[in-house]
Amino acid sequence: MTLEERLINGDRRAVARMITLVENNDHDAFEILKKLYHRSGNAYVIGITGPPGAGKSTLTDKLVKHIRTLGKTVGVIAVDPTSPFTGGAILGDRVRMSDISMDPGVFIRSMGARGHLGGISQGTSAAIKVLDIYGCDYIFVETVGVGQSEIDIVKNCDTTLMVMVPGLGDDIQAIKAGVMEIGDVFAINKSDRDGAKRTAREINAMLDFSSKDWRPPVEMVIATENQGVDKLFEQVEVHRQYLEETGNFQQRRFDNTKNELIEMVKHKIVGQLMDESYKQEIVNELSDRVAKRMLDPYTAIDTLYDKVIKQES
Ligand SMILES: Nc1nc2c(ncn2[C@@H]2O[C@H](COP(=O)(O)OP(=O)(O)O)[C@@H](O)[C@H]2O)c(=O)[nH]1
Ligand SMILES: [Mg+2]
Repeated sequence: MTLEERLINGDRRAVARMITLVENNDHDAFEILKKLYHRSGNAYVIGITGPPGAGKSTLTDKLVKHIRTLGKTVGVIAVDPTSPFTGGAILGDRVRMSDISMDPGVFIRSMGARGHLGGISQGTSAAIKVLDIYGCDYIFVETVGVGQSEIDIVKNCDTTLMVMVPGLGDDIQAIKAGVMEIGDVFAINKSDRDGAKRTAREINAMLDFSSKDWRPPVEMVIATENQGVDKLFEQVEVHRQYLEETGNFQQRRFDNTKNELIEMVKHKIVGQLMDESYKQEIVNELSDRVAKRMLDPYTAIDTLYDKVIKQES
């Protein structure tokens, strides 16, 4: 059987293979995705983000177990952009998730920052498509919510779960710009610790200022003790219902797709700038002249565009 057939027949090893291939920008893998794309779109994608150590992996593990009791299948993509190694990236997570990784209804995959010209978010969105085509009902994407590329990853999601911990204090102030807005549901994890209620109050106060249609709920949870996890998942489902009933679901998928297409074009153009040595020479030569003030950067860009990009399109 071909890889394509194996994937749609639910062969787990085909999923693993496909994800490795898309991570490596393999041309044939994208040809398969082109053919099978129409089969995707059925999985509900949940992004889990928040600071390192907040308990995202622990919570994901518990959420996955809960969803399994509902008879649904789950894919998990754990993204660690700080690690150069795929697979080894989140070894700790793997160990912690060992229970669920033995479950045939669960597929877990770690992704590192290795290799992508297109950036980690493109590799991740391709991996989401693979899991979607494979037939997962839910897909979790766990990522450390600190940088822009992680925010981009979250733009692939239907619901974004923001995991906070008690006593963030000033950190909340630092995080809130840009990052708070992407949370659809908030979890105050480690609510067994002091200050959980206060953190919940602070986050609620902040969310009260938002003018968005959807007011994100804030749930206190203790992932390690599986407390509040079912309730948290209910809130994800409430958000899903809200999206579906208001027409925002299609809108969000449209927005996500548009964002993805624009990002892909950007990466394609950057790729075109670098894919052959003569082009790199042009880039180097122009950079040199601009740095030495022999040329202005605006003219350089026009030249670059005409010489390298335009002739290929
Ligand atoms: N006290 C307490 N510790 C927790 C809780 N949830 C997770 N942890 C611990 O916090 C640490 C980091 O958890 P992890 O899931 O790896 O965080 P991640 O980096 O956000 O994925 C681990 O030692 C967990 O056992 C919780 O609800 N309460
Ligand atoms: Mg983790």
